[in-house]
Amino acid sequence: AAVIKRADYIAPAYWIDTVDLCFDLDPAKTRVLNKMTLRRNPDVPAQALKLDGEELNLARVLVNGQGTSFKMEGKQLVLDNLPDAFELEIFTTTCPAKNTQLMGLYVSNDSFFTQCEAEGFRRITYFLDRPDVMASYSVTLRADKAQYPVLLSNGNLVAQGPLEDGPNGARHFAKWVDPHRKPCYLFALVAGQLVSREQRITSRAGKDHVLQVYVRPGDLDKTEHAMNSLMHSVAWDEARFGLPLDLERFMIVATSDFNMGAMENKGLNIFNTKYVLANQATATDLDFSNIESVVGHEYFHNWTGNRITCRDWFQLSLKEGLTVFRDQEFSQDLAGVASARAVKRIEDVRVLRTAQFPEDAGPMAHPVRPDSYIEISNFYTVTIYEKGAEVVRMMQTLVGRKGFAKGLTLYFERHDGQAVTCDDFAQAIADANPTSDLARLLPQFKRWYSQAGTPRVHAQGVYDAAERTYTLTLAQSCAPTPGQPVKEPFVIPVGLGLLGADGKDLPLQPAGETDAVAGTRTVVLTQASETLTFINIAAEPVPSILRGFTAPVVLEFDYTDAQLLHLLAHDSDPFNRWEAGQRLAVNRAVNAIKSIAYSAGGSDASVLDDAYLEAMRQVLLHPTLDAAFKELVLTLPSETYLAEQLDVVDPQRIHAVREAMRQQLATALAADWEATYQAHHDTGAYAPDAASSGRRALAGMALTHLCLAAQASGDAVWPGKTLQRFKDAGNMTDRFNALSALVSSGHALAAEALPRFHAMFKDEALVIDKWMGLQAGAPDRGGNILPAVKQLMKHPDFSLRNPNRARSVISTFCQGNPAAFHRADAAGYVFWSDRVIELDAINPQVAARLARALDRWSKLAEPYRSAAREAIVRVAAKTDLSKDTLEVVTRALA
Ligand code: B3K
Ligand code: ZN
Repeated sequence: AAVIKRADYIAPAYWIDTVDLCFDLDPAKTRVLNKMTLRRNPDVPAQALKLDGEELNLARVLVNGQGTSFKMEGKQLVLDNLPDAFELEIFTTTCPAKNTQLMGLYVSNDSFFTQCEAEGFRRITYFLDRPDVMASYSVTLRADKAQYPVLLSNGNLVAQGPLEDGPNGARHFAKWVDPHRKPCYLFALVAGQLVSREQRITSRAGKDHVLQVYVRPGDLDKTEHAMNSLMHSVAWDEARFGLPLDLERFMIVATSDFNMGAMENKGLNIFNTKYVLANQATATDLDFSNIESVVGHEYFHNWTGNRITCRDWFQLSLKEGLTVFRDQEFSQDLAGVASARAVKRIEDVRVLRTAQFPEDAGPMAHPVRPDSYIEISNFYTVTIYEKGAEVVRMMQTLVGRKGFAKGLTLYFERHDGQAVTCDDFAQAIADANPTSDLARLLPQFKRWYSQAGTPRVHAQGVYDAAERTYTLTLAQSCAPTPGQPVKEPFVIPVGLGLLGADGKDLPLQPAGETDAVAGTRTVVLTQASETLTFINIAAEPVPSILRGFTAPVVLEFDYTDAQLLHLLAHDSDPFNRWEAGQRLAVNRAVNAIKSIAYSAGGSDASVLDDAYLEAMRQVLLHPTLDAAFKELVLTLPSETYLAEQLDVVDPQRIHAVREAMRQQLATALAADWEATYQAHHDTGAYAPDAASSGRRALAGMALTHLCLAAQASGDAVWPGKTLQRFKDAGNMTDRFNALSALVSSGHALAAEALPRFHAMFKDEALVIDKWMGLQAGAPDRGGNILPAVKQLMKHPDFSLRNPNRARSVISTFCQGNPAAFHRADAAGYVFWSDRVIELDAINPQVAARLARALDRWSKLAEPYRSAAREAIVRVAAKTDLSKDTLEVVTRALA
């Protein structure tokens, strides 16, 4: 397959100024008439016009109304000898009903939807399908009125009415005009039987807008939260960045068949139902919070992505990293108080470290701005999104919050309406802050865009009692990644504090400076190794390094247990307070995993010592810490995160050790879990706010541990109470937490609760996804999960064609349940390769994501390693693989 290279970028040979599309919508044969005006781009040498197309039936091509000769080069339609400016008319047909890839125009539940990013527009009509070609669109939709009463596209509705071309009144049309120029990946249409929740709002600037959330009839009672989230998003972008809604009408439409989370099409966002539909009976607190983030994310794209877009797809993080940063800030601002902001920050870092760090250390590692790809869909990654957001966050750290807002304003002044690069963005932020560290260090800072891999910062501290100084040496390094053997030093902002014996922050006075500043100082590393000396330090302090996780790096410091316990008890920085607890747990887990003594396995082996357990008890019973924060501290590092701390990975051993730790936490703190449950289980009338979600999370965690403890002691009281709670719960969070407590503790009552849950929610697709996911992700006990997964795939509710459903069973098993997946008999891998091959024929994007489950195969211990490789080879050997899956397995084997 062809490799596309960033260095090969050239501007398009033609510009497309206007596009007038007319659709006759029919599931079996949709007719598309595309009238465009084009002009030659004088900046590039004269050449043929090559239009992208895929799975289209071409009926007619007219240039200025005249038939014309054309040829096909592969999938491209090639026209030669064109005038400098002309009208081009192309008539094609497609079959949306057979579109199982869910790219381009497709049918879901008898409605029409589109997905064009990145390269789906070419499946709708022949076009210059690249983001730097921006045009003005008008769109006419024509369809049967009874079947498709709602006809939507981008922009403003300018006309609608009956059509005369069928039986009287049977067909109708709607015409939409988008006032903003846009790249074709932001085009969208929707047609079907939909209903909407509507909200009129007036902006700060006094403009009126209408917001709409469209869903299938029957789902209207699940749209209030999405609408609230949208209203908050509009208000937030205006307040924090001065960016108003630029459309009279802003629409969100939900579909249950969708490859990703959602899509920011101009004025017509299309969403996976998972990120729209919620009420307290069917959605958990996590769902509510995800909806808020994703609604925010797509809305914020209206400026960062749509008003200013990407020049080419290598610049994807220009819009994605920035927009993730914006949605993270939005959620933090909505969460309000500092402790709730910190909880959000910890959650974001946890995602980064459990998903992005492994990506950056594996065969798919790529820079935030990649240099090459085979299939761009494979590069909608945690690196582009989450690491990209960290890069933007570091810029904000370097220029300050106000400076960053100024930088964003300059970015819009310079580039509104353009398709630009990551360089343009960084330059604008730096230019708006000419005296900042970012401006001073910009070329080096931009290594974050060009170098893949997670840097490690190795810190060492020396206290000199005689001199009353504390000297920190910070050395950075970054391991090679595919194609990048040598890395240059990064610019790394490091938030730093020193704790005294009383747990308070010491005043920080670097040698040579006259002032001491209490609290956190941000030092900016630029060299391979640097030394910092602080003076007037009366006694040896405990360093708190990388406060707030100021850079996406691994911090190595040889903390003693006593130091970590001190940080856990006192650090004024909540991130590092949490981090201290994680380090204590990681150290214990890694020691147990490596120890020969433990190799006999057996979950009664003791991994946790009294000091650790006592520290956890202190957190659990702490009088002032937030429940949400306690829940994060008491959550052990995931098996995936533990795997990343090891050179050789034995997933069974990791699982056994972590399960033993869970069991110990449950048993040793049983009385405290009980007290915690009693203190937190009643959260009153349901509201998905941060405070009450935190209480529910902690109560749910307590129940799980109480059930685990009961399993060990044979006690029946808490499992019985849990089943009762499952039955009586007034909201999905409490109900699902109770159900998963029974399932994850392996209690027999789970067998009673699971079918009851299914019966209660059999008509709620998103709840059935949870039901399947819970079973596919349950702790493995003697290899019981794979057979359960195979059974689930035979369930009448299962479908491989619906991405949410396929992911809830297959991805949860292969990517979310390491010990169940990595079986010594290799059956998990065989299952994986069968599913990847099967899915690839249906939906390459979903298949290629699943294909990444074995990214880290080369770190596995035998027999897993060889068996995993064999399974990848088996997939790679299949002929006719999609580019998507081929690229993933080829890189895995490289
Ligand atoms: N921009 C879309 C991603 C679409 C990717 C399709 N392969 C969603 C988002 O990031 O908002
Ligand atoms: Zn996005």
